[in-house]
This record gives sequence, structure tokens and C-alpha cells, in this order.
Amino acid sequence: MRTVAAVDLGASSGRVVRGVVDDGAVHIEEVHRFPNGPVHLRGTLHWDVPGLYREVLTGLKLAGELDSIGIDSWAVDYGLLDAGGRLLGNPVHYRDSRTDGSTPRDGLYEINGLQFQPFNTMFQLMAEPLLPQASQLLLIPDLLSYWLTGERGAEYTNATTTGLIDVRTGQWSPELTRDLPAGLLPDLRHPGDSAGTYNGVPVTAVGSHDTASAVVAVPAETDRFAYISCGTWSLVGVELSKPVLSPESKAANFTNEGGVDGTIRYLRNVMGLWLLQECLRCWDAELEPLLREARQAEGSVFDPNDPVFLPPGDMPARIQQACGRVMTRAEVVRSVLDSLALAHRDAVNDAQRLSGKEVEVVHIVGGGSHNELLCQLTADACGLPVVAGPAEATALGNVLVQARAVGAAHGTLADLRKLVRESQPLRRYLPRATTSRYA
Ligand code: LFR
Repeated sequence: MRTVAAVDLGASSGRVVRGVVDDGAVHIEEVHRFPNGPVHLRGTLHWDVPGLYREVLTGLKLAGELDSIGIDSWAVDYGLLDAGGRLLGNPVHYRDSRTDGSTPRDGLYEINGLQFQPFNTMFQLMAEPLLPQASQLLLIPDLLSYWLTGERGAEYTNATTTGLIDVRTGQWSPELTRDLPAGLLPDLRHPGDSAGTYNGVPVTAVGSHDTASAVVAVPAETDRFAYISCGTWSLVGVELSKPVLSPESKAANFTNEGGVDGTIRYLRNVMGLWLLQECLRCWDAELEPLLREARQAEGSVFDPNDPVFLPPGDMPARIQQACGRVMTRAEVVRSVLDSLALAHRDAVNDAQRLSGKEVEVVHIVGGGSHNELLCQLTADACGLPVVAGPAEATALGNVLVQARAVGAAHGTLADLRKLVRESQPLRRYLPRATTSRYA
């Protein structure tokens, strides 16, 4: 039996989870949860990364005796270090406007296989005033890991979201990193590798991109599955062994991000529950009562991936504008859920068409798996069964990769997924006859 701590930082909350793994079972228990979110500092949107580090230390203390620690977070964002290893400035949030106006570049997709997102690290670096002073860049989980251990590295799954990795070689691309200061990017490390020690406890590299860890814990029975890692974003796609770099894939803005065990996470970013989170913030309201009302409400369909929804702001107004009508709160919520369900369907269909991989089930993991209406609407729209759960897939995937590294779990991703399937409560939604809305 081994006990590990998974530090999992999401865009709206962070948590430290204690995971106990022995032959054939995994149990997790949240020992510390704390809010996370953007902080406006005189016109720039930041993360409070030192504050997050303090919460991580609190959580690790509460976790008790440990055999390993692993850290994951959202992707693309980073801290810069000076030659003495000190942090230069507080890390900037990927929703900051400094990357407004970034456009896709010819020839990039063929090398990095990455979807165009204005916030990809490579575009942030083009707008980075501190770059000339920087000696090294660490992505957020690697930065926290460095503060814990004093050791630096770039975990591979998260590094693939920078846009600077050659998806064909799995290495930093000499071509794409040509204009960056020498030594800026640390050596790569892979999930399962050692990342140093903290107070004598091994720190283990995991799929440090939260989505990579979430995909590890998809409780799939066969490989014919699509997943939706549903939280602030909905990451919708399939698992592949090789990237798809076709012009059609590029046009559909599908990404080939690095997964655990050399897999490719072939997916599209759908705007996700961010739309609802921002509505609730504007209204200062709770989700549950609105979800109950939304069951009966009439929604309108809009494109949730319109970049107008990317920055924080008056989301209810933007949604009503996009739908071309004035709506009640319940109608806004219903419109978000209907529109997300359709965007989920489109991404599941596109993933199959573009990769040639057919699926027979859609797994919804992450916090959004608790949203019964969204799960049902997604099943209806896709015309496929949806298996919902686990909600804490990211923490579980983080725990399992550590457990394997310390010898408490064994085998392939399929073996790790079996552990999840056998130990976590899951809920099944069957597609209902489609309404005209989904024609
Ligand atoms: C999800 C996620 C997505 C990434 C976005 C920005 O939390 O990591 O995979 O595209 O956040 O980093």
C-alpha cells in the first residue's frame, strides 16, 4: 500500500488530495481545497501563484505521511526566473488581453500539431516584456515543483501546450525555439520520472497538464471511447497513438497534445463551464436552483467558442447578444447547456471523422460530470451513451501515475483505468430521441 498526494490546480479551485493505492483499489480523499482565479493588477490579469504555493504547503502538511507528491495544473502559463532562480514578476493569466490579435501562422501546425489558441505559450512569449531578463521559463506545475525541491525541469505533457515542442520527435523544436534565449527551456521530463524531493518525500512528475491527468482516469472499458474533460473548459476528443497533422485537422482546430505513456490527446477546446461560472459571478447566484429551472426553460443556440467569451466580463450580456434576445437567467443557463451539448457533439463527430477512430461511448469526467442536465443533453446530442464520472478524474490520474512510479500500481493505461472503473461511482445516461433542436 502506498499513500501519495496529488496537487491539482484548476482555474477556479485548487486541491490537495491524498490517494491510497494498493493492489486493485484506489481511494482518494480531499485534504485541502482553496479558491483560485484571476487577479487584476493595474490592467494585467495575473494568477496569485505565491498564494497558490502557500495553499499547496498547507495541503501537504494536512496530507500526513507520504510516499510521493505530484503536481498538475492548467496549461500554457509560466513563471520566468532570473539567473539566481528568483521569480521575475507574478505569472500572467492566459485570459489576459496581451495576446489579443495573435493569429495562426503558416507552417506551425505541421510541426507542433497544436490547435491555434491566442494564449498558447509561444504567443504569450511574443508579448512578454520580461523575456530579456529571463534565464529560465517554468510552466506553473514545474514552478511549484521547483519551489518545493530546488530542481528544475519541463514536464512533457504540459510542455506540448507551449507550441514549442515538435510533435513528431517529442522534443523542443530547434526551429520554433530559435529566437528564444539559450537555456530558457529546461530539459524535458516525463510522467513517472523523479522531480526531486520535498522534506525527504519524492516528488514525481505526473501528467502535469491537468487534462493529461484527467484522461488517464477515464474509466473506459475498451479503446473505442471519446472523452470530455469537463470543467472550466470542455476538452473533447479521443486518444490516439499518432498525431493527425492533416490540413483538415488543422482547419478544424484539433490539437495533438502529449498524453501519458506516449499517447496523443487529439481534442478540441470547447469554452466549457467558464460560461456559467462567469454568469454566476455576475449574478452573484448559486448554480443548483438555476439548473432546476433550466430543465423547463427554452434555450437558444449560440457558438460557445466565439472568442468574445474568452475574457472575464459580463457573460450574461454577451450570451444574450449572441442569441439575439433578452432572456431570463434560467434561459441563459439553458442556452449555455444546449450550446455546449451541441459543441460536444460536433467535437466528438469531428474527432472520429478526422482521426478515423470510431467510438461507442462518451465519457464525461471532471466537475461537469455532476451536471446531470449537461450530461443528458450531451448524450442526446451525440446519440451515444454517456458515462459520467469520476468528478475528480484529474486528481485520480495524478495519483495513479505516481502510484505506478512507486510500485503500488502496475501496467498500462488500460490497467490504471480498470482501477478507476472498479473503485469510483459512475453514472450512465442513454440518449433520448432527439428533438428538432439537435437536427
Ligand atoms: C484545462 C486546460 C486546458 C487548456 C486550458 C488553458 O484546465 O488545461 O487543457 O487548454 O486549461 O491552460
